Amino acid sequence: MAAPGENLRINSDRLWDSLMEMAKIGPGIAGGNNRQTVTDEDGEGRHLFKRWCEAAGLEMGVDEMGTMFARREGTDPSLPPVYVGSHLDTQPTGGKYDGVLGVLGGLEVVRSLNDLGIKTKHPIVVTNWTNEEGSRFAPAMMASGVFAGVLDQADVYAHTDKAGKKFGEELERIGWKGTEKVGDRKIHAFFELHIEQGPILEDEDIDIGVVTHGQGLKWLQVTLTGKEAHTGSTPMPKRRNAGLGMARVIELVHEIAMDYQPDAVGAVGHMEVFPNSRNIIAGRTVFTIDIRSPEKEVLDAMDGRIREGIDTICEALDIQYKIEQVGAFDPVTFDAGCVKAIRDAAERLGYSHRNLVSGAGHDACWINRVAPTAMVMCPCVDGLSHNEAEEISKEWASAGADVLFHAVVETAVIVE
Ligand code: HGY
Ligand code: MN
Ligand code: MN
Repeated sequence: MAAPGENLRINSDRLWDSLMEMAKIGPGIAGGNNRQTVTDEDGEGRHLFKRWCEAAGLEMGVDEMGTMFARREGTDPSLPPVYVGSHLDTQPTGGKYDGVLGVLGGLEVVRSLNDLGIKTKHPIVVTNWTNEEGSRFAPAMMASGVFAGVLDQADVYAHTDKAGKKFGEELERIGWKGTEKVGDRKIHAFFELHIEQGPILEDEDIDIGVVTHGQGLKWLQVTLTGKEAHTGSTPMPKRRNAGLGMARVIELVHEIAMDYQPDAVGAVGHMEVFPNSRNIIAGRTVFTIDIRSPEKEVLDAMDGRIREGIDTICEALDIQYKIEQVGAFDPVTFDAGCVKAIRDAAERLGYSHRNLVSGAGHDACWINRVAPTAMVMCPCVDGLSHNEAEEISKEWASAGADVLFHAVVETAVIVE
C-alpha cells in the first residue's frame, strides 16, 4: 500500500506557464528579467503573485519589510506553519528562474494540494522574501536577515541606491510596506527550491541537489580617494590615481581567492569611478569585494589579507581608503531532518540526487537561524545565473517542485 502521498506530483504545465507569465513582468533587454527590488516592476510582480495566491484560496499577510506570506490553513490552525518560498526580485540583468522558481514552486505545491483535496495538519505558507538580491540596495537577503534578527530594520530602511533613494521610502512608494511586525511569525520548517546557479548538477547529469550547506560570504565596500588631475599634463610620479588603486585591488582579490582553491571565490562586480571622464585621472572609486568560502577560517583569512593588501597598495599610490563591511554571513549547515526529508523525497520519486553546498546565498541561509531549514536545487544550463541567458528545462523545474512537494507535505503531515 503506497504511503500517504507517495505518488504526489505537481502540475508541470501549470508551473511552467506561471514561470513564463511572471517573466513577462520587468523584462530585461536580452530575454531575462530586470525586476529589481521595490521598483514598480517588483510591485507589479507582487500583485500578480497575490492574485494567484488568492485564486488558490490563500490568505495574504505582508510584514513591515514587504515580505509576502500566503497561508493555506491546516486542520490544526494553532500549529506553526511549514513555510515554502524564495524571492521574486531579480538582478538588473537577471534570469527568469533565480528565486522565482522557489516562490512559484511553493505556490504550485499548494495548487496541487487543492487539486487533490489533500489537507495537512500544519498550515502551509508560501513566501516571497523582499530584496534577496541586494543589488539595488545592499545587503543581499535583506528582509530574511531582518526576520532572523541579524539585520536592523530601521538601518536597512535608510540604505540608499545609486540614485540616493531610500529602501524604506521605495517600499512605501510601491505600496508594499505591510503592517505585520517582522519576525513575529513562528516557523515549523522552511523549504526553498532554487536553481543551482552552478555547473555541478548538469555536468554530472543529476536531477536534484540536496543542499546540506551554504558557503559563507563577505561584501566589503571600498572607497579609494586620490586626486583628480589632467590625464595629459600630469607627470606620472605626481599622480594619485584611484582608478589604478581599484585595478590593483581587483587583481589582489582574484589572486587571494586562487590561493584557497578549489572552494574559495572572490571578485569585484560593482565598480564606480568618479568623475568618470576620459581625460581626468580618477579621483575616487567605490567598489564592492565579494568573497566566499564554505570555511569560516578561510573567509576570515581572505578578509585579513585583502585589508593588508589594500593598505599596501594605497600607501604606494598615495591614496586614502575606507573599507565598510556591507554584507556578511557565516557558512551555513542546514537542518538534518529537513535535508533528510528532501533526500527521501528524491529517492521515493526516483530522481537522481547528490549532496550540494550552495555557492550562492539564499533567504534559507538566514531563516536557518530561526527555524529548521533546507533547500532543494535543480540544474541550470551551463550553470549560468545572474545573466539574462539563465535557462532551465521544464523537466528540471518539475523534478525540483515534486521533491519540494513531498518534503513540504511530509513535514506538514497529511491528514486522511
Ligand atoms: O549573492 C547571492 O549569492 C545571492 O544571489 N543574492
Ligand atoms: Mn536567488
Ligand atoms: Mn540571485
